[in-house]
Amino acid sequence: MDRRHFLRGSAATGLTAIAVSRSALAGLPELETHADAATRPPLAPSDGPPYRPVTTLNGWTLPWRRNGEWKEFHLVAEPVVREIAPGMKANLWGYNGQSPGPTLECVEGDRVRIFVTNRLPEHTTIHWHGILLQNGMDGVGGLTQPHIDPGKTFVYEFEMRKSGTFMYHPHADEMVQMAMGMMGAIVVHPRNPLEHVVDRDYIFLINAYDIDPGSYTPRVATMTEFNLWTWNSRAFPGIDSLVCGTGERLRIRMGNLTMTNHPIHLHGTELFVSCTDGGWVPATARWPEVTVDMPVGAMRAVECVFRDPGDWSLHCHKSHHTMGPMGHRVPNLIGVDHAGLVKRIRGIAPGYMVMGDTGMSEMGDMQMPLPENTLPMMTGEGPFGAIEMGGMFTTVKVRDGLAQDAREVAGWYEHPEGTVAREWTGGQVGEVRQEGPVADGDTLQVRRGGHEGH
Ligand SMILES: [Cu+2]
Repeated sequence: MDRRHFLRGSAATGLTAIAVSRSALAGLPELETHADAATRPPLAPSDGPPYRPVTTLNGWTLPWRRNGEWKEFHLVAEPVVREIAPGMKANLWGYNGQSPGPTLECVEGDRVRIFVTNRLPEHTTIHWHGILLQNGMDGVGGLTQPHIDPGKTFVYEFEMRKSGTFMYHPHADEMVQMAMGMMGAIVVHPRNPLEHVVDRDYIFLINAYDIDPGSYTPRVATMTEFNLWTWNSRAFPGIDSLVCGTGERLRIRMGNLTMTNHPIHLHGTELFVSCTDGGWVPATARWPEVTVDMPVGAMRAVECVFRDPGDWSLHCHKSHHTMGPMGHRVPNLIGVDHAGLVKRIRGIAPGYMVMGDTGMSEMGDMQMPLPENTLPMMTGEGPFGAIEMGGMFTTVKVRDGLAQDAREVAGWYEHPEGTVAREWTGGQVGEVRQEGPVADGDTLQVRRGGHEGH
């Protein structure tokens, strides 16, 4: 690649991939990339010890090439376009066509050789988070290796000394590169296929972006005020459901690469943390929970068994993380009576709308015009009406007699008769108290919008 070509590629936006010459890629494992956010079928091992492969939520596992005693992988760091949910796409940086990059999967004791090609407009590295390896393979730019310049390919070689749940991400211009979506998961299966066996195994990374309504590229200097709360760079209703049979053992592996903790809450059963990025938790040291706190820069694998079929919620318990982009300085108008006021305000501020005087659920089904490429704050339609969610929310679809190879469950759970909460029609339940509005129009302060600081 000549210098002029390089400069052209990196100019302006930083969203154009750097060209890497064909001869520079000769001899590397065939490059696999995907351009969409589909959940691809788990990838069964083609040789070596057997294992039950993981399913990457809205993602995929990278195939490897056998070369003597090595398993060879090829990751390409590059600008990508990721659909966050239907109706919104983001210009991100990732690996092999998507953000996050593909999951790397192998077996304890495997010797892996990972080629990393840089098609970004700036240098990068990859750090193998949680993996025990020689210091020079740790991927910290400047400290343990020179940076990988645009157009260059580096090779990492190490042995997977222990099984577990790990991840990879850059250790170069980290704030920018992780805010742009550069990350991926690593699963190392036990060499003994009878250890830590589950029926279904899922993995995803928790990430967050700050993308102004109407725009496509994340703000990379944001520290805490993100507005898109995502799993594998997807927001509800773009996050696929997990599926599981009643009585089966389900494992969900999660990693948190955002700048805050996420209490991940599962409905319908209790769960146990069985593995962290430090290794497996001894069975005697596990305790039941229904919410597992995901610290920043950490991974947790949880295991559970559902006794009851249904569509069970799985979500972050920070309620603003189950929402789409919103203003944070919205005043609380619950209980305020706007009668007569709206018409007068519209005289000076055409288009003024009253929202939130009875709560915010009305936003779940409001047909409000949104800026282009912007997700609503709350959305989703369930069998009983608006689900009023966004961000970090999906469902685990648990069914009786689910086939072992079933990867999707169509439709909503059909509840047996008499098992759904219903309106009471059996007569008066006692006195109902009602109070009037708490403020009057004279003292009311009205603000239009309140949408700064998205
Ligand atoms: Cu959260």
